[in-house]
Amino acid sequence: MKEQTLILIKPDGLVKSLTGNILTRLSETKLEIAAAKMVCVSPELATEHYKHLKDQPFFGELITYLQGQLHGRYKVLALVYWGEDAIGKVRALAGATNPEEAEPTSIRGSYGRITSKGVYENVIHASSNAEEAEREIKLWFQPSEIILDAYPVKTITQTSVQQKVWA
Ligand code: 3AN
Repeated sequence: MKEQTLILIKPDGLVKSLTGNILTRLSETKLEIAAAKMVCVSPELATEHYKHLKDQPFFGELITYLQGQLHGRYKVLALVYWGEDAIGKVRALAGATNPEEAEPTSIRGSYGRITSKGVYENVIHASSNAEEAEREIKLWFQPSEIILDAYPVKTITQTSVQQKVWA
C-alpha cells in the first residue's frame, strides 16, 4: 500500500553533519520525497509531537533535545517520504528506538548514542504507524508544502492574515 511517513533529522544528526549520509541511506528505499523544510522547533510543537511520552521521566530532556538546546543547533530537517510501505521501510532503516539495541547497520545503530542523562539521541524520528504518520504530518506541514494530496483538504478564504512576502 502506498503511504506517507514523517521523518525528522534531529539536531544531533544536523550537528554531526549526518544529513547527507541519512538521505543517502533513505534513498535505498526508493521512496519519493514529498516535502522537505527546516523547522525551528517551538516548545509547543515539541510537546505536541511527543505528547504520548509526557508522563515519562525523560520527557523534559526529550523536549529540550528536539528543540536543539543540547546541541546548540535550534532546528530540525522535516521530510515527508511517500511510496509503497513507506512507514515500515523507513522504520526498518532507522532501527530500534534504543540506539544500543538498534541493528548496527541501521541509522540509529550507526549514529545514535545514549546521553549521560539517559536520553536516547537517535538522530532521526520516523512515524511508527499510519495513524501517527497522519497526526505528525498534519502537525509539521501545511497541505501547500506537500507535493501530493496526502490527506483530504478543504479551501478556506482568510482575511487580515499577516504574512511575510518578498519585498
Ligand atoms: P520512536 O522514536 O522509536 O518512535 P518513541 O516515540 O517511543 O520511539 O520515543 C521518542 C523518543 O523518545 C525517542 N526517539 C528517544 O529520543 C526518546 N526515548 C524513548 N524511550 C526512551 C527511554 N526509555 N529513555 C530515554 N529516551 C527515550
